[in-house]
Amino acid sequence: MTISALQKARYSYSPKLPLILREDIREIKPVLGQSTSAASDQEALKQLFPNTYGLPKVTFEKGHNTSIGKKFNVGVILSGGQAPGGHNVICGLYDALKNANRENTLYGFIGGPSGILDDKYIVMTDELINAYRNTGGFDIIGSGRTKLETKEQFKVCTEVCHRHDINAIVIIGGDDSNTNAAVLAEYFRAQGENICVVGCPKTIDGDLKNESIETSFGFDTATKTYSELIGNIERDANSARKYWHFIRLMGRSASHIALECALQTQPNICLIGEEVEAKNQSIEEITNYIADVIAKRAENGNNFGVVLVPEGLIEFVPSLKVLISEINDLLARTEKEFNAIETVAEKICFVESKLSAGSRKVFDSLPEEIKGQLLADRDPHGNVQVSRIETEKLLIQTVTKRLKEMKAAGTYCGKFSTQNHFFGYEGRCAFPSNFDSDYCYSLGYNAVLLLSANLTGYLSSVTQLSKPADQWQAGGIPITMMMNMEQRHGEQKPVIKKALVELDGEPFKYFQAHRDVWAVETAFTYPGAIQYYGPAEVCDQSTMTLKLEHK
Ligand code: FBP
Repeated sequence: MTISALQKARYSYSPKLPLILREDIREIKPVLGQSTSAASDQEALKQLFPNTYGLPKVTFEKGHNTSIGKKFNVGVILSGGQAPGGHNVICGLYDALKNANRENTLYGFIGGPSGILDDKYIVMTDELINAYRNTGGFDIIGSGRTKLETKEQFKVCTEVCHRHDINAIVIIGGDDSNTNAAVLAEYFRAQGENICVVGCPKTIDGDLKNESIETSFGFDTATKTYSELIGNIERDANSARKYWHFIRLMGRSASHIALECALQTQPNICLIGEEVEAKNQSIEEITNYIADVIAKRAENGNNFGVVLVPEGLIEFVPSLKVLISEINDLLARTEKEFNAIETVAEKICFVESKLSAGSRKVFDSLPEEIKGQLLADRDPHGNVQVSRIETEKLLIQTVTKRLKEMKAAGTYCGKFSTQNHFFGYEGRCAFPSNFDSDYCYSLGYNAVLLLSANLTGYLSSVTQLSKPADQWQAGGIPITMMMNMEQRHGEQKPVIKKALVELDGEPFKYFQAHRDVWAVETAFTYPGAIQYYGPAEVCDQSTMTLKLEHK
């Protein structure tokens, strides 16, 4: 196989670990802290997790580890969307297992959670691991969006674990996958099975975070990749001075990605879904805001600019949120009938005829293209796939219309020519930044210390991440501590609370304090490509979000 020079160089990069994890693994012992409780719904969660609720937080210190030398067979699963650094979690797991005992085995289940259900796996070897060190992607074993959530599935997991004598499963996933990891851990305990489940916090969306988990992995690299591209577009815009670029950015729900990219590139406009919801803004109001900025810049002769649009925006606009939820319910109820309809135009008519009066009005106001996109396949949770809805194009249309009205009313609006972009998949498999390489390797390494101490239902945690790696703190957080009860598909379910952008949080406040200047002036910043080699201030910087949240 031919490999690039960078890939070759990255194979020999040694990820930086927190100091404690640099010790001989047999001389690192877990320390159990105080028992924990969930932030809310404690009683309900206690009932649902009688064996794993209230577990203590775990840290590590130097000292003889009595359990690490035993033989462990561990299964690892990559779950959900790709995020840079996933391979390094697996490398960290593998190295820690082998450092503890050369006889230990790491099974990689193929294609996501369905791999364990179908008992499809590979056994990791030095050769395989060495070919994936510090590389992007999840292709070492693949990922998938099957959910591990039913008792029947858990029974199959148990059988597969027995078949291979597996005593621990590591699930690398986002909030839903780790919620299910906690449920599986509880199931194993309730059944008297001695199989540990440990999770690792993954998602480029950055919405799996709380007091104990400072960031999910992949957010750093993905936002740096998008920011490089945005910076390049900004420079192009500032050179040609003839286009307004509307750039939609991934992040299914929360706007963390858009906010971080805005902090890194200082565009003229960045919309934040959570703010739109809090202010109950309509598409019309968002359109007016954008059009006003365009007109102000035109007054100064600047007929160009950059607008960042989070892909989750559409579900934060209250009227669209109601519409989408009506469509989701309708499609779930009429699945067969709907799927039998052949053309998009007919599907649109079918849906239109069944919406409430209010939602029908909103639906009718949308361009045909967007209507069709709103009816595309649902994700495994029955939700609309926002990555397939071209909100940036919708806004270009509404803004064009608004500018015409403003011109007709005598406002000078200059010339409005546009380009549209969507950045999502470009960032999910990038070579992990040094931050993500180090963080992910540490998460994997750390997970072995948790599972070898039979600590189940934990999320591998590394904190103090805004400091240099040697000051990072390694440990484990009981997953139930991060849970609350939420209404899902008409039922109260225990779930890890999704972290949305906090409007009183430091990253948003910083953005808010600067955005009016960025809107009118051309204050673009150009972060450039991720650097892997060179001085720490160029190569080892974490995100602005992390720095502002932990300053
Ligand atoms: P995860 O939550 O599984 O990490 O995935 C996040 C994400 O990348 C979103 O940003 C995006 O909307 C979605 O996945 C796209 O999903 P798919 O890969 O199935 O198209």
